[in-house]
This record gives sequence, structure tokens and C-alpha cells, in this order.
Amino acid sequence: QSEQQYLDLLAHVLEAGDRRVDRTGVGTLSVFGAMMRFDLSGGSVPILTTKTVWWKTAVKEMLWFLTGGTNIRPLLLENVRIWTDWPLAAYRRETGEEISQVDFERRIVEDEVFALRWGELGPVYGKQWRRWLGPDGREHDQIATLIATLRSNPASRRMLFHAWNVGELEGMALPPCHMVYQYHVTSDGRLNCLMYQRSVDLLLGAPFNFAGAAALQVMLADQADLRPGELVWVGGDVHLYLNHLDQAREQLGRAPRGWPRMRLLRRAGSIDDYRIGDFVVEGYDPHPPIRAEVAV
Ligand code: UFP
Repeated sequence: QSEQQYLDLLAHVLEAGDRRVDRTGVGTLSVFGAMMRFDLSGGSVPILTTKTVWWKTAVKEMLWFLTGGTNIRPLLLENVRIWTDWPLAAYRRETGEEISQVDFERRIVEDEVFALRWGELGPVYGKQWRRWLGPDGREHDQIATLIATLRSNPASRRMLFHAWNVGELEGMALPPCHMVYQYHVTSDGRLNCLMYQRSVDLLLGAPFNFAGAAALQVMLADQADLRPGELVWVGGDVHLYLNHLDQAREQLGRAPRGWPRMRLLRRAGSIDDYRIGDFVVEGYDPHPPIRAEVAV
């Protein structure tokens, strides 16, 4: 249940990971198949303490997914830059213009027409979660359906939402990594989540994905009058990029300080009404950040 699970997995990948060439060309050490269980009852959330995790960024990203949006402009307006790389690369490729990231982001923010043309990521998470296009042309709001089922039929074994829409993968800037979230309600009213992540950048991606999934679980529990229970995380290709190995070793030398707690300041009227200011994290006393390059 503790952060030690994460550190053990880091150590295992360092020791036993298969060294291989990957899509980005950076190369990874990779293991296949891993599980961690985090106990959210009592308010704990898996925000790592062995380095500083910018949990607000992860929550803002989750709130953006929930809007159903797929354009980076609202993210940039919230100062979140984690999705800029893909539209920026497309812009440089298609126009041949050597624009800096800062200038590109400024244009997206200042020019809505430019943002519409160049800020789109394709039908990524938000689209699939809230507006999955059925064969009859009808859009399916998987999140609304999930919440309705949590309320009306919590014993259901069909409470999940999925982002891996095979027919639309080609149009996505990045195919979904955290693909499926399944939920489960215990007889005493705890909401469990199992999240399957097909591909895991263990140093940079996973800490964000834990925080995002936990924040979502806190919101869903709030909406369904449940208490958060367990977050079960399952990883497929779990890897360390070869330029992250020193950082992983540095992190392994640090002692975990116990999970912080996450709390909502108010009950939002619907899943669409949460704002970043509604989230408070208490007792977060992390070690300093660890810098590393994202492989694009
Ligand atoms: N990645 C994550 N978490 C995410 C996300 C991406 O770990 O939420 F969007 C990493 C995993 C992998 C890369 O290193 O990004 C995606 O590459 P690929 O599609 O080739 O698996």
C-alpha cells in the first residue's frame, strides 16, 4: 500500500529490465506486467514523496479530460504544458517554421483561430470519455453512464470507461496510455478503481498517472455518495528510459515520507463542476524535484 511498491518496481526495472529500442529512439529498460495497490480510504492519495510531484498539474489535466476537450488551449490557459510537444512538432513539420515552444504556446493562447488549427490533439481521452462516437452516429458519455450506474446499480460488474477506440487511434496525437478504468463498490460503500495502463514511463509518467487517477476516484466517490477505497494500478510495458537511469537511482536513495491526504472543499453539483481550487492536499512533504527529459 505504501510508496515502497513504487520504489521496488523502479529497482526491479533497473535490475531486470530488458534493454530495448523503443519508438522514441531513446531506448528503455522494460518489464512487462506490474501491479500496485493504493489505499485511499482515510483520505490518503498516492502522490509520491521521494520527489516533488506537481499534483495540481495532474489534477488540471484530469479536469480537462472531463470537459471532453482535445485542444491544448484550455490547458495552456491553466499553465499546463505537458501536451504541447505533439502539436508543436506537427506545426514545425508542416510549416517548416522553427518556432520556439514559448512562442508557439503564446500564439495558441492569444489567437483562438490559430489554436483551432494547430492546438488540436485529435480524438484523445476527453473525446472518448465523454463523446465516444457510435456506429449509428450517436455520442456516448461514458463518464455520465458510469456515475449513473454507481448510483443506481453499484453491484454492477460493468462499470468502466475505455479510451482505446480502435477506429480513431490513427487520428490521435498519442494513443491512450491509461486506457481503461474499472470501478467496484464494496458492500460498505467504498469505491475501488482498477486502472490499466498499457505503457508506463515509470519515472515521469507514472507519478502523474497515480495522482490523476486518485483525483478522479475522489471526485467520482463524491458524486456517488461513496468513500474512496482502493486504487489498483496495472501496468503493461513498464519502462525506464535510458536517460532516466541516474534519476531513478537518485530517487531510490530517498526514504518515503508517508502519503499526503486529498480532500475536496465542496461537493460539486456534477462531475463537470469541479475546479482546481476545490482540491486540497494536506501533509505533503516531498523530497526535491528530480529533473528528466521527456521522450516524445
Ligand atoms: N506515458 C505515460 N503516461 C501517460 C502518457 C504517456 O507513462 O499518461 F500519456 C508514456 C509512456 C510511454 C510514452 O513512454 O509516454 C508513450 O509512448 P507509446 O505510445 O509508444 O507507448
